[in-house]
Parts: sequence; structure tokens; C-alpha cells
Amino acid sequence: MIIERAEVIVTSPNRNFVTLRLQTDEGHVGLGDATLNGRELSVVSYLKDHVVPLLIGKDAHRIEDTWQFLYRSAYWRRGPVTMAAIGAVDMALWDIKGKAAGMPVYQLLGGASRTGLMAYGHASGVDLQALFDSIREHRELGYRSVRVQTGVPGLKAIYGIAAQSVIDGGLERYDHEPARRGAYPAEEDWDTRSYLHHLPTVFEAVRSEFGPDLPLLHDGHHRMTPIQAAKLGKSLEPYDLFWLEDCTPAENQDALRLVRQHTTTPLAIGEIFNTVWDFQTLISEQLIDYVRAASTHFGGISPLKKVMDFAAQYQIKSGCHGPTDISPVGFAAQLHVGLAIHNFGIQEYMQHGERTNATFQQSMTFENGLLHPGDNPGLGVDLDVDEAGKYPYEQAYLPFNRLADGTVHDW
Ligand code: EZ4
Ligand code: CO
Repeated sequence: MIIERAEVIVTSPNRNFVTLRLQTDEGHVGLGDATLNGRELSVVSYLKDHVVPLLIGKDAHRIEDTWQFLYRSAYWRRGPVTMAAIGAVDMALWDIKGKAAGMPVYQLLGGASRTGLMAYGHASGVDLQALFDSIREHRELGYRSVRVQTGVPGLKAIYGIAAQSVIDGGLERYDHEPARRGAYPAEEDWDTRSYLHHLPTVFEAVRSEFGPDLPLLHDGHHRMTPIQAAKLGKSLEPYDLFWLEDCTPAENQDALRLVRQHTTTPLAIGEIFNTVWDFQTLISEQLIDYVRAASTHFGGISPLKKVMDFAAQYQIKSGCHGPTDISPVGFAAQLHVGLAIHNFGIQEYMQHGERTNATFQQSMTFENGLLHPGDNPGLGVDLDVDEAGKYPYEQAYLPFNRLADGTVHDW
């Protein structure tokens, strides 16, 4: 089965998505997600200029060989642009293999290890009242666990509080994400001291309102030093978090060793990691509890399965990154992995907007708090190319942070 055609499709139904569409001589179509939030066109170029020409004429069944060829033959390794491009090829080839076999991808990965994947949603609010309302809304939507993010007194705008923005003249959520359309990133503010004082009071209030059973998560979004993160982990111990995510910037992995020495709050990291090797120390030294890798930014399904098998030896579980800037294709890819592996932990699920769901038809279901990728052959996602054509790319950036004295801080 030969790859005959390869196209890169950019569409912005609610936000920008980059999709690789491969077609074989036997008529099978495979989709791969190559969306890199805020840097989308760099992956389009990497694919169109450097990858697509190498794919035409290749055997579509040779997933591992194609992955290794794209990874090793470039000489320059890793990085989000390269790995998103390779990830899209990998997903598209798994999609094709599933369709050729007449099976959903999870069957090819070993079959289902559970009935569905526990999902958590993003509850947030500028203050406690808004946060409580958001937690209730999420429970009504069927979520059995939630991430908790709130405003911090004295700070105007911070990460993780669902915002609204104007699209086509109407007020609509911009796919629940903080990226903003425009030519320059929005500026937010930050003060770690205020945050460290405030956050334990938020979790205390949430626990007293909602009781001890609801699994609660929190994303530190890379903004603390190791000792600050250790202090936060310790101060949150009475509230029994499911995990504390990205407590320190991802570059310095030694930081996690220090945090680990001080707290039993479970740690999750890796949404901006690109390869299995980025997790080598964190997994083998048991410095984390959950692997946050996303199929899209991690080189696809093949390496995600490998890192999770490695993690399984240390009782470390999955917690794949599932924001709306992962397209329905990338999201489906990690649902298939999550359903198949033994060491599944939890799946982040933010939910795409209506136009996104109309552009990408999905066999996925969300029932009783559990996600399932569906049983359509392949990944179970179809891209409506005409619909996609209605929504051209729009420049959008993630925000950045400045401290009160003007210093740029991690966002
Ligand atoms: O900020 O996906 O856990 N989720 C996150 C996300 C990231 C965005 C960046 O594109 O941290 O909201
Ligand atoms: Co995160």
C-alpha cells in the first residue's frame, strides 16, 4: 500500500489547526494532527517543504521505519516543530493501518484495557463563587474530576481562567483557551508570593464545599522555583490533590528532585516535552507520577506507547495533555493509546467548539465521565475539507507574563 498523496490543511473553525492528510493507492485516507499553538505555520512549512516530498511513494504500512527515517535522517533532532510534523505522519499512518485492517487503532495496540478513560475538565473562576459555579457546571456536564484554577487577589489576568472573546461579531468562547487572535501576545501579570498564599485557601474552600471524594487537579504552569513548588506541594497536602502539574519550568528536570524530597502531592509534567528521552531521568528516578506527553507534540502514537510502557515499570501513569489546541485528530490518537495501555491515569478533556466539531466529525463518546474513541476503523475522525476551507488561518499567540517591576516571567 503506497502513499500517493499528502496534503497539509490549515483551518481555524474556533482556533487554528494543522492537519496532515495522507492518501494511499488503495484509497485509504489517514489524518494526523500537526498543530503547534501560536507557531502553526512553522510546522506547515516543515511538512510541506521537507516531509511531504519524502513520503510520496513510500509503503504506508511501515510506520516504525518511516518514523525512524524522518527522525534520524534529518540529523537535527527533537524540538516542537520537528516532532509535531513527525507526530502527524505517525498518526496518519496508524489511521490508515486501522482502516486497512478494518479495526479501531486501539485494537492494533493490544485492545481495550478498560471500558473508558476517566476525564477531567477545566473548572475555573476569577473568585470562589465563579469557581464553585464552574465546578457544578462541569459535574452537570458529566465530569467526575476537575482541574481547579482561580484568580489571585491583586493580579488582573492569569493563566487558566476561562475567557471569552469576540468571534464573527458575537461573543463566543475561543475554544476555552488563552491564545488570542492578533499580531502580538497579550500581557498578563504574575506574583508568586500572592499565589502561594492564596491557593491553599482556595483548595480548603473547594474541599469544604464539595467534600473529600471529588478528584481535584491543579496546573502550576511553570511559574515557580523549585523551593516555591516544594512549599506549594506541602501546603496542598491536606486537600489531597490528584496531581500538581508543571510546578516548575520544564527545562530544569533536576528541580523535580528537590520538589519530590519535600512533598507527597503527586506530580505531573511533560506537556511541552517532545521525546521519550525527555522523560528518561524523571521516570527512572521516579520523580513524577504522571506523564503529560501529548500525541501531537511527542511524535505521535508510536513514541507515546513507548514512553508509557517505560513508565509502567515504575508505576507511573498517563495524563496526556488534552487542551483544545490539540485537534480532534490528536485527541483521538491519545484516546486509543489510553484505552489500550494498562497504566492509564486520567485524560484532560476541555471540549472543542461547535464549529471545530462540525469540521472534524468524531466517533468519540463521553458518557458517565468516561471517554471512548469509538469503534470506527482507524482513529475515528473525518475532516470535512469543504467546511475546513471556510475558516482560513488567523494569527494567534499565547499570552506572556510580566512581574510588577516589568520582568518577563514564565507563563
Ligand atoms: O497552556 O495547551 O494543561 N494545560 C495547559 C494548556 C496550555 C496550552 C498551550 O497551548 O497547560 O492550557
Ligand atoms: Co498544563
